[in-house]
Amino acid sequence: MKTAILELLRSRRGQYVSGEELSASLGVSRTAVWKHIQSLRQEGYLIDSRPNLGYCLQKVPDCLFPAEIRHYLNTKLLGREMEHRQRVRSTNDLAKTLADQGAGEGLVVLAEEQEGGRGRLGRHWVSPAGVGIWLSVVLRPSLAPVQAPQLTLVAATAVAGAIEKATGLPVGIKWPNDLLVQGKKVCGILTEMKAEIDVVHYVVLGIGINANLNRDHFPVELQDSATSLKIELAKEVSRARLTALVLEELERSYLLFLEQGLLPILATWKGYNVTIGRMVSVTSGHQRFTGRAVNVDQSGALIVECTDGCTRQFHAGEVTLKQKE
Ligand code: BTX
Repeated sequence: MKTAILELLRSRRGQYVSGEELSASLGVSRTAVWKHIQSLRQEGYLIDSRPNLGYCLQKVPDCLFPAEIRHYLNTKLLGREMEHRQRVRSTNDLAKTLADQGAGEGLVVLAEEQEGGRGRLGRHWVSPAGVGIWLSVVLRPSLAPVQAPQLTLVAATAVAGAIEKATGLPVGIKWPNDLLVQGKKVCGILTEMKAEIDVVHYVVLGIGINANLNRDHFPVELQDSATSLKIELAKEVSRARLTALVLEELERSYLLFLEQGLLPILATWKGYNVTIGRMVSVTSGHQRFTGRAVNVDQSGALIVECTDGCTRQFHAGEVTLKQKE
């Protein structure tokens, strides 16, 4: 009901809609309308009310409320269901719990703040309140577990496209999961799955985008390696609109991947690539290799011609880009 009231006010934004009209068209009492308006105000919606005129929506909060995202969203699968929380430990953790309880493909978990946001290998992901896009998507693809890491490339390509469309900023992808603007990390992707030897039960794609963070939201040790869209653009972005765009691009790339495999995605990925052609060091397990990244193959693996003369294929690992020669 609250969403219906919001939609009606939104469709007449800037105009007053009487309590009588709201109650008649939605089939609830005027007292109920008033209670929902109060609740919307508590959530940050600026709604003016005038005797004899009614209610007027004047400002919507910058938040990740499903109603705000749906307003822009044009998807069939992703975001059919959304769970929004003010604060969670990690959206990936909540998404996994919900997936274990049977959540369907396309569920999106969103949070304003993560207290225990995670990167790979349990590393901390800085996720302050009200300024980032911290979300996780539950997918249930028919894939062999070895193929699941390819979804990181699918997601990275989609998010890079969404950020470029929304902001015009040039985005680079550092294999496998970092999105960079001006060489600094603006987004990270954490792909986790529940699987048996030959079957994937579900994949949770966790996406963290530094949308409106200021420099001092980052700890000092990250201030030279991390950035946000707001820092790069010198203005804020609409988190709800960008989230909708991310989900749209992700749905498009995901469905293409399921239908045609990684190849068409790789073609786009390579357009964003900042890894191939560079001298890199790759940490994989407890080993570290140095060499020139020469390709990402059809399976999504990074191919490196190492300085010891061997060419190696990495399916996972941490890449550090060396200074350009
Ligand atoms: P990663 O392991 O590649 O990167 C983690 C590293 O990135 C950290 O060790 C730190 O150096 C740096 N870092 C931490 N926070 C930030 C930040 N906000 N911006 C830039 N650099 C940072 C990357 O892992 C994957 C991150 C996924 C985050 C999403 S948010 C929604 C979902 N829930 C969750 O817990 N994780 C994912």
